[in-house]
Amino acid sequence: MKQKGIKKPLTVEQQIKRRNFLSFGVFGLLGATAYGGWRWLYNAPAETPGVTAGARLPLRRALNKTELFFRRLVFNETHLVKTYPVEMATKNVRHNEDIGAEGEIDAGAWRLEVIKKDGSRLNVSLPEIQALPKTDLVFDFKCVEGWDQIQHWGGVRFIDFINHFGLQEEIKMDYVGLMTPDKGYYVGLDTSSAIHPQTLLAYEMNGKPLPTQHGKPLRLIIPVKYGIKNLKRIGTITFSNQRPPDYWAEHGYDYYSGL
Ligand SMILES: Nc1nc2c(c(=O)[nH]1)N[C@H]1C(S)=C(S)[C@@H](COP(=O)(O)O)O[C@H]1N2
Ligand SMILES: [Mo]
Repeated sequence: MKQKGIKKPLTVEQQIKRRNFLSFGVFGLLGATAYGGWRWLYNAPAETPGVTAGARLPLRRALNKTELFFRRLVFNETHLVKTYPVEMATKNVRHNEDIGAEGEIDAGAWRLEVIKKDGSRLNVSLPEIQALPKTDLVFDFKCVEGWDQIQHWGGVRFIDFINHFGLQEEIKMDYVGLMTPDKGYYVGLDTSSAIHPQTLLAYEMNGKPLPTQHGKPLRLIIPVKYGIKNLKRIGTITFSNQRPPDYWAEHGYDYYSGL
């Protein structure tokens, strides 16, 4: 009579084979799932080009969802980005692209244009900005391309500028937009990030006037965002309840780009 339920123990070789079979199976399954997920994303429709563009729809939905998560639960206006002693700031500040900020600019002729809620404009000169209280900031600047550097910037806090020029009604709106004078580069910011106490309208780098390639005569320094939002050579500032146009968001990047 055959005995039921009693199995012959596996030899070591059989055990190894079995393990291999199982692990390759799991590996294959994971691979297929990943590939399937990638195919799904790859074949998913692209978003309708608008303020954001160039990303697959599910990816953009995920980015917008993480934005809501960060804005509602993580971002806090009183939470400060880590700062460093000034000796730690690099002397060789990296230079990235200069879209909308190519060539020389006459800082004396330059004016910062602010478009107010009622459509009227302010035209502010560099000495007027320099007359406001100056704030220095040494922090870790991060570019989405994967580099970061401890850098030293100086200028007026954005919120101090707002208060000085009586723009309290304007910052009740949801977004702030900045553009270069030639409108070649532009960014949109949620107002709470713009008025964060470490956001600067910077006119100095390492204690000296901004060099041309770092945004002469005035640039944005916003440590709660990636480098892409730190617009060099500001020409115009606007306020709105809709997302303002944003150069890199139109090229597939996250609109929020928060840190
Ligand atoms: N006008 C303008 N501002 C800009 C950019 C640009 O191409 N044009 N590039 C952004 C990016 S991607 C980064 S990382 C930083 C780099 O600043 P830096 O050149 O002073 O290092 O500037 C940002 N501001
Ligand atoms: Mo960047």
